[in-house]
Amino acid sequence: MSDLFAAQVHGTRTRLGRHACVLHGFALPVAAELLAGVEVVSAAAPFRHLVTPGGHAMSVAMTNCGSLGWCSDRRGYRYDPRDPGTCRRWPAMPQAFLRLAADAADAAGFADYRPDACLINRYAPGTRLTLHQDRDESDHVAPIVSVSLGLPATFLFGGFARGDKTVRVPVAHGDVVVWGGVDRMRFHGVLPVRDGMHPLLGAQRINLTFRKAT
Ligand code: MD3
Ligand code: FE
Repeated sequence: MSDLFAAQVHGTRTRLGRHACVLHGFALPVAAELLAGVEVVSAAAPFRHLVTPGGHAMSVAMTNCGSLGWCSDRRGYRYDPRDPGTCRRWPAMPQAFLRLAADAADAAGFADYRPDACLINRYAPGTRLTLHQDRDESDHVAPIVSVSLGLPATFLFGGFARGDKTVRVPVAHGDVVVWGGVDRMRFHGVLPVRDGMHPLLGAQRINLTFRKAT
């Protein structure tokens, strides 16, 4: 992305719903700090391909930070204070993560956002996330903040039933999506990530997903 284009997209937003928007380039000024945070977290809690209740390894590699982390295994989905891979507590959320999440939520109209969980998803080219709802949290209104880093992707933004029409939302390095309130339980997914080379991250996409799990 050229600096001129970066300057143009920073500060603009796309409204997706009454309580959902894309803040284009919002995380660009702190992208290097966030990536340093991902390095610290994944050194203590390595990325893993979790197994679904159906027994398939997920193609997205995951780790977490914060007091709770999202986990999947043969028994189901849940939030766990410990990393099942290491049996240790998840690493603390880096300050840069907490600040960015709160600032983005604030910019989208959600004051005093303090997430207790941050799921970190890593996509290799070809990896996708099928249409789903985030329903393992106790509060189905509090916003979720998603930060895209590395290779670009296309989000699918759907309705409240799996079969509802979806719209495609392109997201680039540094984009932040915030959705809460009436839009919180929409179905969503990520189309297969296209092959490419990102100057900071190489051939991968990283997504930070902040939630209030409890
Ligand atoms: C929700 N991860 O981990 S949220 C997840 O890119 C997850 O890895 C996405 O969904 C990822 O559960 C980031 C993408 C998203 C986009 C639009 C939505 C979620 C949405 C619209 C409404 C509700
Ligand atoms: Fe999701």
